[in-house]
Amino acid sequence: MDIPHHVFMGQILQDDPLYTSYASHPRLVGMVEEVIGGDARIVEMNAHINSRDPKYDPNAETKYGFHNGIDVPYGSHTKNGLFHCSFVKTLTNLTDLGPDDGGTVVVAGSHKIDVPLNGMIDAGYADPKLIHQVIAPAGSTLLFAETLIHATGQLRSENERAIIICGYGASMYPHWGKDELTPVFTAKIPPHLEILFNVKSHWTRGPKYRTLTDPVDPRQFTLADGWHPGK
Ligand SMILES: O=C(O)CCC(=O)C(=O)O
Repeated sequence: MDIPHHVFMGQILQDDPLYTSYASHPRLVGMVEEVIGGDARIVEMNAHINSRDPKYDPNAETKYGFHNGIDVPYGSHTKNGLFHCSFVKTLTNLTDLGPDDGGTVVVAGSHKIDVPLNGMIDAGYADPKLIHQVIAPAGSTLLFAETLIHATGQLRSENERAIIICGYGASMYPHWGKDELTPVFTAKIPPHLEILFNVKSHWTRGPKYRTLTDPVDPRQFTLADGWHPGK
């Protein structure tokens, strides 16, 4: 999609070192691998800039482009009583999002419920309490399992909304799009990030699981202290 009120930039991973470092940020990748339950591989990276649809009618019924990226029975599993999903996204808001600023909407609980997609979406419209919307400051990240039914929210204000998204799959997943990594980019991938950025030769997926009784890592995570998308 690339229309005046919705500019889409696809497969931007290699376009700027800032995007590359966002996609490989240890805090994000750590949480992603926790949800995947194993090694992660970057499968797509995009940005969106939205503004209000010129045809926006405040009196019309609100409809969203609800979808998911993988279905519940194929894309999710539980281990040690914890939920995992083999396709995960981080969606970082680069602008402040109030209630009218088009924050992502999701159908609560849909990431775990194996019913036909349209039935779940209809249930959301029938009971709007099930539709949750992101309202958050610039710099905040929504991390979600792609079994979750989600959509871009409705932008009713004068504000522009900018987001950056990285999709991660279990390490045997291919890239979502057709973009290949360039030889120049590939040559710079450090060995410890080879699986994250690049394909690997076998189906093994590097399982990583914990239980809720595992001790919490007491180390302070300071790498992102003071970080802000404007800096
Ligand atoms: O614009 C959004 O908030 C959602 C983006 C989205 O639907 C997707 O990345 O699949």
